[in-house]
Amino acid sequence: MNRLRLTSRSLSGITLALLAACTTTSKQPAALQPVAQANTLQGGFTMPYLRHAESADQTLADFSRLESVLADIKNDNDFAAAGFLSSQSQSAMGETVRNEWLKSLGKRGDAAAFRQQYAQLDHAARQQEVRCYAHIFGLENDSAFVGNLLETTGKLPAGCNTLLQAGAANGVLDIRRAWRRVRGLISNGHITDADNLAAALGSPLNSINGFGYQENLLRNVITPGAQKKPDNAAALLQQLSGSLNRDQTGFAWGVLGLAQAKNLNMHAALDYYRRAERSQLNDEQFEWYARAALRQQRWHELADIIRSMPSSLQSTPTWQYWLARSYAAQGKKSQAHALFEQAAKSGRNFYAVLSTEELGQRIHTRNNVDNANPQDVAHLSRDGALRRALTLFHTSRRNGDWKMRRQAQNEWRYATRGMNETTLLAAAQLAFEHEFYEMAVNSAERTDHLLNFNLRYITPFRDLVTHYSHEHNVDPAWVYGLIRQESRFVMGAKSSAGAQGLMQVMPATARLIAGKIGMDSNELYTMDGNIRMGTWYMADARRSLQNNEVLATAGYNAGPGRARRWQADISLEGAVYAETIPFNETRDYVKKVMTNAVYYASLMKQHNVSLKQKMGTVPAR
Ligand code: BLG
Repeated sequence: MNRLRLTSRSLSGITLALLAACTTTSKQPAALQPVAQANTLQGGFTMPYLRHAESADQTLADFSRLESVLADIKNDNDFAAAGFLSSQSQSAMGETVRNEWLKSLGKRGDAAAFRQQYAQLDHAARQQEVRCYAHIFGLENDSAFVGNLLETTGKLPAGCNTLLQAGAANGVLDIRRAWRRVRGLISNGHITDADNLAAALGSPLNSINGFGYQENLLRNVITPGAQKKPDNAAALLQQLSGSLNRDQTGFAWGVLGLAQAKNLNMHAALDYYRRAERSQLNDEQFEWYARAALRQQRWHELADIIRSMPSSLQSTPTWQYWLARSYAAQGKKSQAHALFEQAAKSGRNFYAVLSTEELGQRIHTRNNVDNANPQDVAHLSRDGALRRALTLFHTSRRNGDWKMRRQAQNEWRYATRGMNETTLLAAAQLAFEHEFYEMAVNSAERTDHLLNFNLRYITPFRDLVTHYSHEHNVDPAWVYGLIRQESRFVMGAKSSAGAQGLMQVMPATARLIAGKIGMDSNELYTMDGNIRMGTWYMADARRSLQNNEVLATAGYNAGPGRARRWQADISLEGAVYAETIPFNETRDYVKKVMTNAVYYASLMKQHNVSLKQKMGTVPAR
């Protein structure tokens, strides 16, 4: 697939010199570099190598150059990239620069330079578009990777479009799946990309016959505009059916089924989905097909839908759990049991916890390791990569610099990549001691076998949280569960929507709260005021939503009006309500907040709390 439109030019003298300049410092991939001897400390802790530590000034100077270097690379400036990498290559910053440089080289078809740089980028750090260019240049040949691209029905980066179009033109793509991507793109409104792929397949959308012509007929049925009136689109689809093949109509019914399901018109959704071609459904369509059956408690049909999902979806804890539940509802106990066992083993997520409970057990929060030994933590704190992250973290906090804070997080992720579980927990402890809370949680929750629940579910700002939880009569475990999900304990965090602080209160909501309880709305920006507002709003949302914590959690995130609209005209099991929330953010959020709350309740020694009880029943609207 490298014999494509991309011409690979021979290396210029300049490029060769640049390559020589930036390979000297980065012969090693981004593994721990042997700077010190292997070092076994007390408690069996082994931290074999500490990475070289640059000065804090160097870290900060490199960070301050980063943005302009990335802009230069966008303008195909190889000197800027090579210059940066000569001083800063073994870091998240270095990986970002190398990824951007590779995209620039890929776009220009510079195969030789690409190959050199690609070899120096850790596997785990290679971005999707970079991997696409690697396929174009014949450096990779991963059919699963290409298959996944083809399954995507949304936009892809330019290099990946080039790869797919080249594959289509060379006749190496699975034609049926390629046309499915064409219509997926149309259904998402990406007409130009759809047309380019159709053209590469030999039949552009403006063809006067053939596949391109047929796909174009579907436009009035499946574009985002058409989906807004699914009943009209369905009538049109009926009319067109005679001129379209089974894949095309089958896909379109899936699109319209999804549109109905997301409006919670589950009856119509099932009607449309039943006419769909299951092999044509994408993951989102499949999940909403299942949700339509779930919300109507059609257990038999639900089992049938889940069993026909692609295995990657079927093996997620969500669908293992619901398949198990549908088996249980049909009296198939042993099949249900086996699936609950699988889902229970998947970690500490919502469905793992619910599955554990179905097996008659409860989650626990007993640590199975001691806290990391202080000498080990001190030893680890000399590691260059962790120090780089901490330098950026402390400076960002002093200066209120959020871009730098994000880079500090990236550097922490880089520094802890590939660490064994003991070292990860020591890193989590180190982050916690520095009040780098989000990364303490991030590191602690990446272990599977060694469990330290106090680091997974940290409880900073305890006095304030306890005080305002009592004042507003909300469960502190619920409050902590919510803060952990909202901000990961980052004071002053701001979301892209503008939500602010530990409890992510929106400025408009803060004004409303301030008016009601006699606060100044600017108190939103103080820690005390933020927690006071957030806990009051939790209580108020619960009061206005039939005293129900699940509804209140959804309402906190999406607005109480929406939480109410998502109720059914019959009562629903809490987990069914949560699973059928139409907003991706809120659906995920409710499950995580409620799961967190159960862990916090356990840590706070509250008795008899199961997630199933916490989820309870959501009453009829
Ligand atoms: C919530 C508000 C609701 C508001 C909804 O937005 O904020 N909650 C709070 O301020 C506590 O009051 O409802 S409304 O008044 O009926 O409109 C809807 O506007 C906040 C949400 C928004 C969300 N976080 C708390 O959960 C957020 O920031 N989302 C963006 C996430 S990201 O940055 O794009 O990833």
